[in-house]
Amino acid sequence: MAPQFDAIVVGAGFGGMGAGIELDRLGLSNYVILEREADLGGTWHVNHYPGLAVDIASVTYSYSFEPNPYWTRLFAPGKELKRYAEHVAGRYGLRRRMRFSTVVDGARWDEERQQWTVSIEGGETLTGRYLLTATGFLSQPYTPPFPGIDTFGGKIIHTTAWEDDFDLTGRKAAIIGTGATAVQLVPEAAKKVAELTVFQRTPIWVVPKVDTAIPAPVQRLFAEVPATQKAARVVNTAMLEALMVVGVLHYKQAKPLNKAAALLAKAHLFAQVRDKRTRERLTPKYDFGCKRPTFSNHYFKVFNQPHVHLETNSIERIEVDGIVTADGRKTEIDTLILATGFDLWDVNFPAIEIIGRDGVNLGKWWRDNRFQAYEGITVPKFPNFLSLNSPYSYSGLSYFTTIEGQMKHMARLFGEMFRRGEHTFEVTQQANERFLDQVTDKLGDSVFYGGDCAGARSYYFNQHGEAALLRPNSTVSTHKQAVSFPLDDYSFGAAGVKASA
Ligand code: NA7
Repeated sequence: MAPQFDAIVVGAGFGGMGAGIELDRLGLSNYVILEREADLGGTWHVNHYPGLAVDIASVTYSYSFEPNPYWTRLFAPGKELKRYAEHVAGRYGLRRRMRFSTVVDGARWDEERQQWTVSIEGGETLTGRYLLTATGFLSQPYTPPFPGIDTFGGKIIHTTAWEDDFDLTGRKAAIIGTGATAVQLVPEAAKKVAELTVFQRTPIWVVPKVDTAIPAPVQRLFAEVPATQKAARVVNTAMLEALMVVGVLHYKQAKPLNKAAALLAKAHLFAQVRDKRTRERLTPKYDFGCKRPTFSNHYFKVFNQPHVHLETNSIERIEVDGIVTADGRKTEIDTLILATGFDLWDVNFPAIEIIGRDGVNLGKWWRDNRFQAYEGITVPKFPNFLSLNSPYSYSGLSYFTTIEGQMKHMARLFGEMFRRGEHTFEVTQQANERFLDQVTDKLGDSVFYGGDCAGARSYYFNQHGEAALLRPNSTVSTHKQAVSFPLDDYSFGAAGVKASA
């Protein structure tokens, strides 16, 4: 029995949309994109807290084949990213393939029919020849189990569930968390509230954000002479690449550069915060790059304001009218804002239950063995499956470099499969092991293993202490590999797949 779809894509963010565009290019046009949210855009649909913006310049944080000349700032605000996602969906005919408010429960490989069966909450099942999961990395909001949180009498809001009509004016608020989200939100919240206490467990490295409005004549230039925007993209991407490759991945060889980045952040802090003790408390005790650094010109300054307080004692419990810290003090609040981020390693790899050949459960297999995926995209025993958000898949700093590298991998893989007249592929065990050995070896040079990351509490690390998220090479080499990986790293056709097992 033929499957209903050529392919089933899970997730309508930029990753799933890129996969859809590539499927069309490959002639696999009968696909569906399933999305649990009510609209497309992934993180840029879910997040709309005050101050939301990209922290990778927009010329780079966008598809290279679909530049947007009309970004209003170097670092576009969240709303523009959402509009851009809508534009891309319209332009590439993606919206008609999307099914919203559709929660995927799981997927199972059907060996007999050589296809995937995907079950949806409510009981419906769909079948597809190929399964692509694009469920994001930071997409499962995390609320820490603070004792007493259920008894809190005021307003609780997680940054991923912001209510646009929620007015902070005059409130006595707490923001828990000091990750990238808090760094954007805190200055905006401080403008409105009567009192703001920021609960920090681990300080974050913050470097200046070289942001400015892009004037209309420059936007027109980008629109009329696309090569100019392309050049801007090349320059910006090269700078990010240098930061990542030299400062983070080759920490051992280029320690001074890493230290220079930390020094820049310290100078930024020194220039912005008057009180020495506050500065000390805002200074990270781990190496730059252990955790994703952030960019802001406004965050630190806020702590000079008399109505903004930095709390570094750990949270013991939450009561009806406040937060009690380990030193026994209560901070009275009426509004509790959770900027507590996402659960990455416990629930996101994979985000849905996926059962492959011989009944292998991907989540269990990753946890029983090591987290791994060949080229960050395919896994042995999981035929016709592309896991776009895999361990070691994130390459570079802009997610779009990862997405486009994976689109290239798809083109080469499917191209070869079609050339052979086959419909099934599976990565070989040997290729997967070779890739895992390579990344493990290379990561030895990175700040994650060579530096001091002990106190970072970084989501780059999993529960086994492995930094298994970022791919340890330049995006240039990731893209090169995507168009040149050995074709016999895969088995093709049902018989070939079985034989290589
Ligand atoms: P992050 O970067 O995961 O930050 C979450 C923050 O919440 C971080 O400061 C955590 O402190 C804090 N947190 C989490 N649990 C607790 C508890 N139990 N007590 C106190 N504080 C806690 O998420 P963001 O949303 O800020 O940013 C996500 C990404 O979005 C970002 O990296 C960019 O790529 C864009 P911790 O550091 O763990 O001590």
